[in-house]
Amino acid sequence: MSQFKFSVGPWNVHTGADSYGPETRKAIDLETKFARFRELGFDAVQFHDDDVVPNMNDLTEEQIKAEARKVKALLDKYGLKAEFVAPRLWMDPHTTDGGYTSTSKEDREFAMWRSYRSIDIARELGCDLIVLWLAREGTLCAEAKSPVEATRQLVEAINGMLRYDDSIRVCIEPKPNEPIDRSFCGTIGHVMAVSAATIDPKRVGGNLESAHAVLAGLDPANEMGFALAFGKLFTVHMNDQNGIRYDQDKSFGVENLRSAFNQVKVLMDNGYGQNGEYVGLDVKAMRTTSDEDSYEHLKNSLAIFKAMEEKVKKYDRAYADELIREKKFEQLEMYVMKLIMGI
Ligand code: XLS
Ligand code: MG
Repeated sequence: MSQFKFSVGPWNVHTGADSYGPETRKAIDLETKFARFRELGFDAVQFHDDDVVPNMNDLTEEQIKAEARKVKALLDKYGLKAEFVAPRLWMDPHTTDGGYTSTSKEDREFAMWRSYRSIDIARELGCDLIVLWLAREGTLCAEAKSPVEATRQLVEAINGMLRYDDSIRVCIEPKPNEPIDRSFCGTIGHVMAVSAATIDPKRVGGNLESAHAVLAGLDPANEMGFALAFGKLFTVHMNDQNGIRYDQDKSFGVENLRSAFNQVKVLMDNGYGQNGEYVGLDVKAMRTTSDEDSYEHLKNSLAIFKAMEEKVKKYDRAYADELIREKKFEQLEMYVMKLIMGI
């Protein structure tokens, strides 16, 4: 039995299309996904703004809220909560050069409009968390934007959201690259600095994604620990990544079990979840996966996460502390490896 609550996004069950090839699976409607998420043991759903209201650019604020209430009714039908809403600022023509840091004033205003609507949608769904994956907040041409001005624009954009709703919480999901060449906020350390510069730092935190830390050449458990140290790990995106290449959103733990063990351990050791935080997945099935196996990667990720929880519970802290006191780290490492391998 897990001590955690789990969340997942509808985009984690997808058609298999990627930058280099078309769909390989049939599209699945939101209600079918909700029903399956509940069966699999998820407690909440993560959303982009346009997952909730697909044609929101064409609607008024009141129409957007009305559409969001329909999705809330669907969540209620399946006993699911909404974890967060993320403005999708990387698909729209207005966001080709980024949103908050776009070189176009009109596009920066569009990004703020979508962010305010995301807050409206979150409120209708009954949640108080906005996630900003800053996909295009960076440059493709280094001289196109000033890193100083862009960082200040990012802080000001978040301040706008904090003023728009005086209790909303904003969470940056850092990623050092892809689809952008030079990100302005690529690690959880950048996120903590941006948070501290806002008008209400306690309402601005981080969403650490395992793969994004690996892409930055950093250790996911350490990155989670850094945000936990400041009380600002508002959520996580658990997955895996085979080294520094394109973002793979692999099932949790399938590439590096020791890293998976330490990610679960740092959460368990530091009370993550006690303030309602969810363990979020951000995983995608392989392109070769069949329609009937569309949810296997979610099942696998939950199973590996929960298996690691059991390993952490078996971790003999007294024995480990003794080895640490005696600086017997070779022995400690082998103890952990035997625990993980079950030998
Ligand atoms: C990137 C983001 C993305 C979601 C949330 O990893 O998590 O997958 O769209 O914005
Ligand atoms: Mg993610």
